[in-house]
Amino acid sequence: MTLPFNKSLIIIPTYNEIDNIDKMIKTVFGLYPQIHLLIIEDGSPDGTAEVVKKHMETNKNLHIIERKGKLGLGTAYLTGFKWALEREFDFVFEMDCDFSHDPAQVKDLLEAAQNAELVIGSRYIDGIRIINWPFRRLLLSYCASIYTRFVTGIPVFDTTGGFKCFTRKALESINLSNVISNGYIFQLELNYKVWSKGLRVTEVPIIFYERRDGQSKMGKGIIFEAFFNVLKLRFHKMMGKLN
Ligand SMILES: Nc1nc2c(ncn2[C@@H]2O[C@H](COP(=O)(O)OP(=O)(O)O)[C@@H](O)[C@H]2O)c(=O)[nH]1
Ligand SMILES: [Mg+2]
Repeated sequence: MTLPFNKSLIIIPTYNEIDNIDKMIKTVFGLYPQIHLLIIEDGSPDGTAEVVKKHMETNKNLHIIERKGKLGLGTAYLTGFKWALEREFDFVFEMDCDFSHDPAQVKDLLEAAQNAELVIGSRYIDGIRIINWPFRRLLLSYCASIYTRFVTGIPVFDTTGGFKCFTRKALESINLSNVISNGYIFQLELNYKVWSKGLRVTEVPIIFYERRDGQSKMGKGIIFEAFFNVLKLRFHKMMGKLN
């Protein structure tokens, strides 16, 4: 099957990814020369933006949006989604810069997106595939996925995964100005909203590798955000106000 790579945009938010960014750009365009890549850069002190700009001199499919400080993953993606919708993209990917998500699997998600509006790269269907996470973290993530599935009823196993492909239709179904979450639960919020509109949400098995280089940027507060926002979103839906 020929896949529409030229209509696809990968969004990667970055904060201090100097150890990964050069290799990531080369890997993405090595695999998919026609794809577009948008980096949402939050003023990393380590010079991540300079590496991106260097590549941009010779690559017209590479783009950057620079923000003034570390404003969080959720708002980074929302900025990227708005940018994508203003342009001709039909498929919009979320992916991390730390190689936790294997760029070689972009094609698997894109293939599945030909028959669904939202595709989630799933660590938790057909077994559990996470390499190099401490047991604590795996337990937390797995319990979070059970909890969110229980509260919302969404038929998705990996509710907080961040390797995804949205079709234009899925993004247009969400009111991007009304998204309330910014941490891990941002992912569930979007899944829940797309699914609640009656659109098709599907999971594709992926392998998740813990980062080898650089450090995690996610703080502890987002666990509380996750717990309460799931209940809040369920309540919004009950009141007919989930949009
Ligand atoms: N622009 C931006 N990117 C971020 C921010 N926080 C994390 N990231 C990026 O989001 C991706 C996932 O973050 P990471 O630290 O690996 O989280 P973890 O995998 O949950 O430990 C990476 O590409 C980070 O560079 C942020 O506040 N702003
Ligand atoms: Mg990571």
